[in-house]
Amino acid sequence: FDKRAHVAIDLGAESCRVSLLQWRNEEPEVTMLHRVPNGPVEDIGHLYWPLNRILSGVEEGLRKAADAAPEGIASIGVDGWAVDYVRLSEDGKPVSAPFCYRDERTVSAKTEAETRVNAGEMFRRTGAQPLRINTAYQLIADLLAGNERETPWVLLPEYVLHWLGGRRVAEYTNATHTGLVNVESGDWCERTIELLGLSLAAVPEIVPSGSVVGKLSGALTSLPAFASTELIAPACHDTASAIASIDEPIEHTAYIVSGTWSLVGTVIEKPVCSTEAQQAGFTNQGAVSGGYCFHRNVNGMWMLKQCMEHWAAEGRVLDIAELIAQAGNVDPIPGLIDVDLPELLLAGNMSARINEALRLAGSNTIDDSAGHEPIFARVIFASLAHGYANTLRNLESLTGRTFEQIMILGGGSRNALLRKLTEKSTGLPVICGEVEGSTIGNFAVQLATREAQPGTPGFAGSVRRWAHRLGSHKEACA
Ligand code: LRH
Repeated sequence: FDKRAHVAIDLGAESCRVSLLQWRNEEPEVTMLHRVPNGPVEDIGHLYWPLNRILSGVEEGLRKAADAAPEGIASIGVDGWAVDYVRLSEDGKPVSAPFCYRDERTVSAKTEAETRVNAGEMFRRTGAQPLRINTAYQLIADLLAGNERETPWVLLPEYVLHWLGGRRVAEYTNATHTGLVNVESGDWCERTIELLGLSLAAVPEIVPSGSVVGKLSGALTSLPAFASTELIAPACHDTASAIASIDEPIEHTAYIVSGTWSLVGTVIEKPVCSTEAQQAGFTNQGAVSGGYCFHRNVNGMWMLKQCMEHWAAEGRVLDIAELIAQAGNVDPIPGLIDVDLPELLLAGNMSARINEALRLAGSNTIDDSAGHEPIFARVIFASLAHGYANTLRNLESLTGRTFEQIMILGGGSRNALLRKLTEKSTGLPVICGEVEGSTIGNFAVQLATREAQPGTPGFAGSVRRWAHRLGSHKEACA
């Protein structure tokens, strides 16, 4: 029995976390050691991620892990939000800071891409909903900006593994969100890449979830705990990682992975690439189980977080838990908004955007002055719950399934108001999954590599058993 610890790094759009798994009487115990605040940064009209800040935060977290684990660290896994990437120069360094997927450069890139391959064809080939945030459109935006077509790129979680000493790879679940993977073969869709005018020479090799991609190298290896640490690509896509933390059969359960986004769907065995699925906004993304995470990107906590940033800039600094509690007492609300409006996915002026959405819905707007913040929060949550209910109805008709319950994972699972409103609008009971689902899924995949070969049928079963053992420490849904 290998008593060494494991580290999971979870890159989130709002914060990046470093967690440690240690053994207590041969039972796994997870502690979050370090949190690095994150968020898109604007520079000369574009949105980027603060990569250097993220990397130094990750390093600090790893140093804390080495201190806390004298027994040694067997492996490190990294997951994070999908679609964003860095291009690498010949010496393996990023050629520039990574763009944030919310940057508006992909609006025209997507229009251009559709003159090369239409969205319906993209969806049928790749199973990926043609969202403008997808890597495919970002790579086209690079082309249109005159950047090197052939420059190798790597998605962000895999870049962190590469920076720590791993090979440049694209982990399967994360690769599927690029919009460039063939849904049947699970490998790059050469035809799509070619038709879009992108370069096959620039893509990383796709590897299955759980692949060892190298050994930790560099300065950190002078710490005794890191003398011989493997680098593992778990499910590098944070959503697939969160779904890997679900330890029960999911046939009659719909999930909502709730963070910046809300991913509303279920796991299916065969992809659904019909026109109806595309029109209803669903995507088929790789799951660790070998099936597909069939879901829709609904807006999420982004709207409230953006409002809070705007209020804070005006000197109205609020506590989120208190704001949610106060939102519970707001009654009635001016109306519901369509959370899918593209403007609500953009950065900045969020309270004004919400008022515009209310106006579009024919409702009164909210006076954006001190004391009215809970009304905004309540409109956001009620509208999200309404959006979830619409998505679930479509999900049932597209999959032919009837859902008996909804499991909310991620930060939103601990938002009692959102759970209550979701129960009310869907008529289904809502249960709590893991609040740090991506981290638990990340560890479950790392532990599965102790007993099964990634990419084999036994691997998924092992991941589920580990998810179960890790989840037995679940806090109550409060
Ligand atoms: C959630 C997430 C989601 C993607 C988006 C880019 O963090 O990975 O699954 O659609 O970010």
